[in-house]
Amino acid sequence: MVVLILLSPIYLIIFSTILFMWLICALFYAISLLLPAGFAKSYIFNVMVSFDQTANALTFGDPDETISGRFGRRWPDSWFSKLLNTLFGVGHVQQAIEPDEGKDDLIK
Ligand SMILES: [Ca+2]
Repeated sequence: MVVLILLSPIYLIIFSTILFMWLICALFYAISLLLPAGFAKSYIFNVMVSFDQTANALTFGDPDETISGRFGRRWPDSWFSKLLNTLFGVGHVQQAIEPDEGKDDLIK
């Protein structure tokens, strides 16, 4: 069933769109790190987290968890976790872990 979903053209279109949006949001988030705390910074962060969680749900993760939190919890030493830590700061994936999340992962 999972393979059929992954290979369906609609899923691939949706997933690539979300991945593209997530990458754009990650770029805006990196830019927002330069901004002082306030409305604009909070807005960018909230939108980025919502796309991040959508991307996590599309890859069969908990819909209330970010990709960073999922990698920090499940694969903290993976190359992607190291990439995220390089992009967002040392210990990013570990700090993104929410202890109460992950129970709704569809792939354990
Ligand atoms: Ca959460």
